[in-house]
Amino acid sequence: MSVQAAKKFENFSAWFDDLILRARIADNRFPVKGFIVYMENGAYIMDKIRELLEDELEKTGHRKMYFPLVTSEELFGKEAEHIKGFSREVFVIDQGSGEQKLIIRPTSETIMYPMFRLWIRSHADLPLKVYQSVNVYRRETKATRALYRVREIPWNEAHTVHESPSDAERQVREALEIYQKVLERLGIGYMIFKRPDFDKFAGAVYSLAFDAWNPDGKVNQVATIHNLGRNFAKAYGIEFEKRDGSRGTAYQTCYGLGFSRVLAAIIAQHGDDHGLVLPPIVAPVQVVVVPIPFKGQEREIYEYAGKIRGALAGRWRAALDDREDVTPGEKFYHWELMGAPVRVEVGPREVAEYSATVARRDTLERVKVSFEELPSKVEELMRSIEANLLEKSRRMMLSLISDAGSVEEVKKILRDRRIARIEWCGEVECAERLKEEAGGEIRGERYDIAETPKGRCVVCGGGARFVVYVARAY
Ligand code: PR8
Repeated sequence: MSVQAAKKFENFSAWFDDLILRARIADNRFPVKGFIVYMENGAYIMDKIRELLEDELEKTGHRKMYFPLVTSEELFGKEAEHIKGFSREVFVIDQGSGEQKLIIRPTSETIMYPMFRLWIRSHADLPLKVYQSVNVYRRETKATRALYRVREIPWNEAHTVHESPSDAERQVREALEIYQKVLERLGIGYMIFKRPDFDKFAGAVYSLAFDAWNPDGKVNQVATIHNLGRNFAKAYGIEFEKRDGSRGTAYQTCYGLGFSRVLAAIIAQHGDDHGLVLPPIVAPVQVVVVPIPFKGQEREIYEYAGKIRGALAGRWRAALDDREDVTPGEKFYHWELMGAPVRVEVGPREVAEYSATVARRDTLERVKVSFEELPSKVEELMRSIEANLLEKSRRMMLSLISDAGSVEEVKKILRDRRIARIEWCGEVECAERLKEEAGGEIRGERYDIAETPKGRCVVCGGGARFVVYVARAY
């Protein structure tokens, strides 16, 4: 059985805005541009995403620290490209008469690296792998959008320092694996790109990015990984004594994952006409037990429903919806909206048979099982839901991509809310023309698969050097 998800493809914005408010994810009505309120479900899910990521970071030897929210103008200005990239986007605190202005972090390179300089003396201090989960602040100039493009950005940033370029390369691969693991647990379909040079992170040698698909055909960059080479280490004086006794400048990487964007991807990719469809690992309520009272048997039914909740509560976040003034139908509707992965229905027949009827949120399929089988059935369903979400999402990702042989075709594909694959010469002018005429950005070459160009640049007709993807983006 497939569940209708027509609304989100027809009018994504309306569907999304309505859902995040009704499912108590976020309220976008706070009257300061780009600042939103995360309500209990949004906050809960983002916390779970954070835990999932922090677990992976800890397992691979990253250590959590907390750095200050602000930096000075002097420290901020040390790396030339970085300040060029961010100077127009920072919020500044004016301390008034004579005191220096403070810059609120748009990201923490300029705050962490002066400290790294103090901590790193020799190769024995390397690698250094540090992370923090905090908010950063950017005066985004593009239109802001709840969760997708905010000015107060809840994220995790990791920063590493290494002896050699090959160590830094290895670190990039470790970061890729970490993000892949996390996004896969959440069933998110994405592509990994190497960004074109003109779009890399300010101060990086190169940037990799995870672009998740969205029902409106735009892409949602949920995470990025940057190889910084020695650009920042030179600017901030991060030097160390090498194994041969000489002095060297360190190599660095940094990577970040936006919690609100991952939350947006979960909602947008899995949700349907009934509401949220949450991967079990992040669902605030994983199993909800709904009693279906029958005249004269109310007590037995409620008691049995409570017993079922008890049998599941050791393993799952299980709730019993025993509200007496709400009908079972309204409860079904409510928990479908909230995206609870599994619902257990208990009526007079289930009491008589010592059984339960179990419904899965992703397909809305229902089966009846005995009380004894229930724990193993729920276990199996959770696993199956997780696998199904990922599989479905990956299939959708593939079905959104079309090859284009001309700017006109790119335009048409984007108009149809899809993603175009083209061949490109690598010239910035062609990328700019494409943006002007077709309205999409070159997101880069695939990093997760190898694709070689065979023909001509779709813009200028010159020899193509890259196979790249063009999409509108948040
Ligand atoms: C870095 N430095 O800064 P990045 N709204 C929501 N999410 C956002 C927004 C926004 N306005 N801007 C960025 N993100 C590097 C890596 C330390 C960490 C999220 O990289 O500028 C996006 O998911 O690429 C983005 O991929 C991530 O933060 C990292 O930001």
